[in-house]
Amino acid sequence: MSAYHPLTEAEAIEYARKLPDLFAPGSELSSREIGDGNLNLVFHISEPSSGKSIILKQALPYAKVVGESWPLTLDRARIESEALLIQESLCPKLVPHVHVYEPELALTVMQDLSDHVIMRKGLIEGQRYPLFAGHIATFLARTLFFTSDLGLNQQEKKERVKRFINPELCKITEDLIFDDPYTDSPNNNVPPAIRDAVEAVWQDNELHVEVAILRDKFLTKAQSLLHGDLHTGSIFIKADSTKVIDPEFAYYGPMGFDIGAVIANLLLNFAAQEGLSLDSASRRDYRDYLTGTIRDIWTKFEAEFRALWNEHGVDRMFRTPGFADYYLQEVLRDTVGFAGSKMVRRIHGLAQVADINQLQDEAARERAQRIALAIGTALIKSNRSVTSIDQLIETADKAVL
Ligand code: SR1
Ligand code: MG
Repeated sequence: MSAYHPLTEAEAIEYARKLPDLFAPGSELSSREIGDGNLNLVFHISEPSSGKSIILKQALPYAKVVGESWPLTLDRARIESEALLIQESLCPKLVPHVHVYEPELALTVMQDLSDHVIMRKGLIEGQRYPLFAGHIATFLARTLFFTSDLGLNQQEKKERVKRFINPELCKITEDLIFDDPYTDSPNNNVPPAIRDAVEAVWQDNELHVEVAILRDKFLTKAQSLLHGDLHTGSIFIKADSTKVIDPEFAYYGPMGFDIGAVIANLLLNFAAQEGLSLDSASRRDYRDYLTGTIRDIWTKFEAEFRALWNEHGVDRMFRTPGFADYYLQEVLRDTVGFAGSKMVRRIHGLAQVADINQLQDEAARERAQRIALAIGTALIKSNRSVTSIDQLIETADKAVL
């Protein structure tokens, strides 16, 4: 019989006490459940006498955001811990260190990042992170390159594809991003004030064709080991450090899905400036900071990815002049399309974002939602023709003219 059961705060302490080389024997430990995500329990365990602390993350057998009626595999804890170990080997400073993975309890013991803040919260508070673009570009370039057929032994890559088959978590994405937002699904949470704009999305056949193309890519394009849910709630940050967390949606998919996720969430904050900024000058200024960050992310990603390809490319045919240009243009196009899809799902889908939903002023919230929908749908429609990151930024700026 399985030993799995969701831990209480007291049991989390008992578990932590038994871990070797972490806490002094018999010392007082305190435990707080701090999980505010959609799926898991997260215990913060600390030893006041030494100031040491760790995180215990435990998968629940259902989606916390919905309840026990939505069962979910505990195998996602294995996927998450294995993905973190691969990411750590490629970018040691950019993910939390995993101390232990305990399959019986679907539990991962990892580095406490309480000295960082969740990036979504920092952006809502108007913080700026000048080093972020470089950090996340490195994370994206290294994880996407070295897990793909460009940078990994191609037989080993096939083994990795097998290990990271993640059907239940992918199904969440397939439903919540590439289906529900385009129909009157019971999973949606449609804000009444923008029902007209949402109904227009439901009826837009040209848009649906592009979403079907992106859905097909998500289902079939096993390009790289993705994080799979790289929004600003999956990033811990402080001035000089960025840590990517929570890769439980990891699977082999299209590179642009991860890059697009980061960009989409910066653009959701861009839309939310309708209510977050106090005046039009500071709104414009913060929006320029966000779009400047997006431009830097793509530019730095592309430069680093090309450098890795030149130095570590494993495939002779892929060194044919012109192929890298073609490949990166496709990654950019996927990035733009997936960024748009990830914006639309956060406006009237099941899981939305605090940047917009916490706006107290109803008129500002409605404007932000309409702006985000306008940007998201325009990006989706432009995904197959875009040729530069500046076009994505022009689309965003045009929506707030
Ligand atoms: C039922 S899970 C809802 C959302 O939360 C996660 O962070 C993913 O984005 C997922 O789509
Ligand atoms: Mg998560």
